[in-house]
Amino acid sequence: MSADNLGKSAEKVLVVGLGISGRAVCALLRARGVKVVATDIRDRAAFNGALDSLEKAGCEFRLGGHLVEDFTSADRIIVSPGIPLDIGPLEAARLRGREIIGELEWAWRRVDLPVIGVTGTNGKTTTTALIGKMIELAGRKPFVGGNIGTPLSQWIADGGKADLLVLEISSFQLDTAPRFRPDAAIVLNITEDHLDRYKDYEAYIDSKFSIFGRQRPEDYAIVNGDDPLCQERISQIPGKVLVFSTSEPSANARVVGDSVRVAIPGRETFELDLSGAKLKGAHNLENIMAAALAASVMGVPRSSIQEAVNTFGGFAHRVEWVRTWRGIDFYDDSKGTNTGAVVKALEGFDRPVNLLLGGRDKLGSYDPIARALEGRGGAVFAYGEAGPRIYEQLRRKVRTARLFPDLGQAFAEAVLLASPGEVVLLSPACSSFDQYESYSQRGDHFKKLVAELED
Ligand code: UMA
Repeated sequence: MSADNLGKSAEKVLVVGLGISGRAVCALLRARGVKVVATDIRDRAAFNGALDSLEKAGCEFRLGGHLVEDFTSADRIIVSPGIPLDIGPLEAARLRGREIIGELEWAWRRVDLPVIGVTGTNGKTTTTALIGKMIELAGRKPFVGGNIGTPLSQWIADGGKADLLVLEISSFQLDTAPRFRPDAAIVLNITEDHLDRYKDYEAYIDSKFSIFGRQRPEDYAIVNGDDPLCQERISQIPGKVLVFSTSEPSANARVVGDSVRVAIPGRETFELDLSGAKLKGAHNLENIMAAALAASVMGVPRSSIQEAVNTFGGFAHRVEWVRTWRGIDFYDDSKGTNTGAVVKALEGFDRPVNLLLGGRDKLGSYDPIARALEGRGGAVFAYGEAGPRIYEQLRRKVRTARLFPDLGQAFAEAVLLASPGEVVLLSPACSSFDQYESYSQRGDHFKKLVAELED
């Protein structure tokens, strides 16, 4: 929770990036009469009219590139999460001592509500939504958004009302959030991702852990006790640490048979029955435990937590079953955009998996995928920009590896090679931007290919 002036009307604010976050910030600033200049490397035509209402509201634009003087003359710079922080104009502004913060930090400074922040490489979206559901079932009104769905600034601009914020937070957002302090924060897990943006893996891990960095002793820090990277850093956390684990007997949330036992100091211990849980798989067990701890410290009763576990079924494009065709099961995990997500998806299957891998390369190692495929059988069908690197890395480590220019051709071959009882899984380990606009567009394409298979 915090308080900050929105920006005095005399202040000159520069908004960098006019995606959904930047546009939301502009709308809110203009609604409060603050002078705004907004810049984007894209030309006006690329926005298809999305800037018209902001222009009417008095927002000034610099499109088709960034001008250094806009950055050095601004009193405050608000950056969108996708803007690399080492671009020249930002370096110049930094040298002049200009304040550079992200959309999340800026929006958070304008709300005075308890916050649950959820980060981690995988499972953020599911966990954030599950916590939201638990809170709703307890008769309270959460705002659920951030890196998913609605940016926080958009919710504020729309006059949203809530008792509590449940925010999915990306590492990019944390990098520009110097004061952001959630009352309860979760790091679900850490595996390699976004190495195209970070100097090295260590820098990415530091970014994720910075969610705990500004917490005070009364705040809760919820961490995965089974994740070695989380374990290593527990001693550095300033808040009250709550650990979840599938095996560690002293963990605050742990698996006992077909239930989860939740034991938080100062609160009544309880058990959650998982036999009717809609979310399946080992990774979802972690998501459920983390969500139960967060909801519980926010005062949500056991009955609402249990009801959410029994009714919340997850999202499209996250190991989503699509169809069984001639005995082959097709799953869409287009949201699996890093190797950690693919490994978790593979761990959910106990039979051979024909894996479609590819897209825009994040430059990490694909070796963990080979290890997860070992013993499970199946094959790799690599495609897209990252295809050749994936193929090179995996061809000697998996039984079968093939290379194709695009998803369509990789899919056709996977269908030919798959036998009844096996799985064809799109879990690409890469972002979609080489050939699609988003992971959902890629997942929809996969589903269309599956639907077109003739009976
Ligand atoms: N741009 C510039 N200059 C640059 C680079 C980009 O002007 O040097 C412009 C682009 O032309 C574009 C705009 O910046 O118009 C895009 O900004 P953005 O990438 O921050 O996109 P938004 O639409 O604002 O979406 C962002 C998040 N995107 C990223 O973090 C890359 C969305 O997360 C998030 O939902 C949204 O804010 C609301 O908070 C997406 C994502 O992929 C889902 N997140 C990553 C992940 O989950 O792994 C971190």
